[in-house]
Amino acid sequence: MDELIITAAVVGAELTREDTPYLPLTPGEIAEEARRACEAGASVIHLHARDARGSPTQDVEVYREIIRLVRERCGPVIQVSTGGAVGMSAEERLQPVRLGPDMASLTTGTVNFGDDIFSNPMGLVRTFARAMKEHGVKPEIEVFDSGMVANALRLEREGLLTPPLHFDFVLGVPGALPAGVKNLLHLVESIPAGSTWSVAGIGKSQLSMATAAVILGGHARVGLEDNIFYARGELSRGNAPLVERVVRIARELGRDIAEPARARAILGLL
Ligand code: KMH
Ligand code: ZN
Repeated sequence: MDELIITAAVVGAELTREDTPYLPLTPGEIAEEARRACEAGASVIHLHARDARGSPTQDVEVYREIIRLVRERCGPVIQVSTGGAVGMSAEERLQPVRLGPDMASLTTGTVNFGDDIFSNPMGLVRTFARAMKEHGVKPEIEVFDSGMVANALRLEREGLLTPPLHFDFVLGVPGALPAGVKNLLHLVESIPAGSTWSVAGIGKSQLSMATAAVILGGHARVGLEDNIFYARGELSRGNAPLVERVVRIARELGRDIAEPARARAILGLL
């Protein structure tokens, strides 16, 4: 098995300081959280950005500043979000891809997202995939439901996605595919040979899905974006404790942790 790549999704778009006081909001705070997550063992940082009021933004200048500050501190694979927040326009969401980060998220279908709709019609997905190709950005295909794998394979046939593909299975969003080993196995078996995958369990499933990834030879995404609790009723004091725990579990199970250089090699990044 390859070494385990741990992605830290350090901020997300939905949470507020009322949910958890440990949420980073300013570029400096987000970069510090990224540094702590990297020191704990994360090799990929999944980024969202917040404006001066703490609201989600896809402003290219805010992303530029966050990425600059992260790179000053550590050298993870930088992955920007093109999901942004529900309700944002396609143009708004696509902006950070222009910065040429290592990777960007690419959700390949529309899905219920709690009481909202996370809208990704195929026209938008094609535009995003084309932009990523143009800027040399590797997509992380975000799969919230199984039809999204089929959509990604369609884009591959259309020449808009280039193998080896990397998938992130986001399991447990209310309205989408629930978290569980059977659902995870179904998805793992649906993707082409030679692909890489990670799993992001939402809420309390973060721990069990990360553990399943360690065992199955996939990779794990953890962090406050997906889960703010360390244990029932106990907030995680930032992202690092969530990363540290997966590192401990992986080591107990005999799986090494990927440093950023190994993560780049495993993901096929130049
Ligand atoms: N905030 C969600 C609507 C992504 O980063 O691409 C979408 C999301 C996925 O977080
Ligand atoms: Zn995200």
